[in-house]
Amino acid sequence: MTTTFKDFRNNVKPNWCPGCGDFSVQAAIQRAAANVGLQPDNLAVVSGIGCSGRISGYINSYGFHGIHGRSLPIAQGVKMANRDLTVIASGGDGDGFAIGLGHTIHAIRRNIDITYIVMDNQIYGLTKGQTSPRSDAGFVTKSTPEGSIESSLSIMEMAISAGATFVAQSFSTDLKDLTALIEAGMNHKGFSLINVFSPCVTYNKVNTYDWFKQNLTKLATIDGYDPHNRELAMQTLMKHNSLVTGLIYQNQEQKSYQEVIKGYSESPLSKQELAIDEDEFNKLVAEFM
Ligand SMILES: Cc1ncc(C[n+]2csc(CCOP(=O)(O)OP(=O)(O)O)c2C)c(N)n1
Ligand code: SF4
Ligand SMILES: [Mg+2]
Repeated sequence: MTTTFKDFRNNVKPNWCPGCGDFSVQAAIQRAAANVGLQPDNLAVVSGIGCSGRISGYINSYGFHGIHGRSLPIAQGVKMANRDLTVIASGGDGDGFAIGLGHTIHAIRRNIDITYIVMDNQIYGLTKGQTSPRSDAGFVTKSTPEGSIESSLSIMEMAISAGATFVAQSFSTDLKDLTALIEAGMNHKGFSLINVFSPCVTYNKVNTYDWFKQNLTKLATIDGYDPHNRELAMQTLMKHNSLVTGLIYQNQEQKSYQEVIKGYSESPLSKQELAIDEDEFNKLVAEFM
């Protein structure tokens, strides 16, 4: 049975502020899931904590609203237990690049086959507007009334340096491009990171929709850009201060974690008979007594 984005809708009304960028990210995930031919029970959306973290509750699929900064460990566990599921991890810039940064780096270098979508509003939205590692130096918030004295983390360069095999960036209003990138991420055999500029209209009055429209460059408009050239990807990011959208880098040669791990069964763990008989149980107990 073919699906449309409507099959991935549920009856929960998002409580994001009107105009929040996260609405479009939700719509893009729903469209991408239908476009790659998934059924709702083929998809698991795992999220962290933040306004963005609510997304797992707004999509008709398996959903897991985890804890702050831990969407990736949960998503990786889900994928390892059931390789048949398409797994999306999602959350905010605080979730993935502050408290969860260690998990992000290690999931990248592990190259496990999941798609990680970050709703990057360059602020902590849920907790009412403090700086995140993605806030620019000088950014004024309640927690930095004289302007942030820390610089913003260049997440795309960091991901490529850490060995990422799929790195993309998008803007939440570019629904068509964002949907296509999510589809490409789902089809990529390995870890895909998609950072989405998703404006917080309530607390970030600097990085607004207009600001992004004026400052972003689409990679598709750069003559000769080749997303398979790692060096060119780094140079382009540096030249444009990372304010580019599109597929930045992809390496299709490297095998995913699932392809190289020994003893990883073709049949998902979640579908195996895990019970043991009484003899085996007694043997095990005796071994540890
Ligand atoms: C362990 C832990 N530390 C801190 C918090 C408080 N907290 C909740 S959401 C959040 C940051 C939210 O920012 P982000 O991840 O960027 O998501 P957004 O709300 O901007 O979408 C923080 C610090 C928490 N819930 N748990
Ligand atoms: S506070 Fe910001 S990030 Fe949170 S729902 Fe409102 S606009 Fe979106
Ligand atoms: Mg945020």
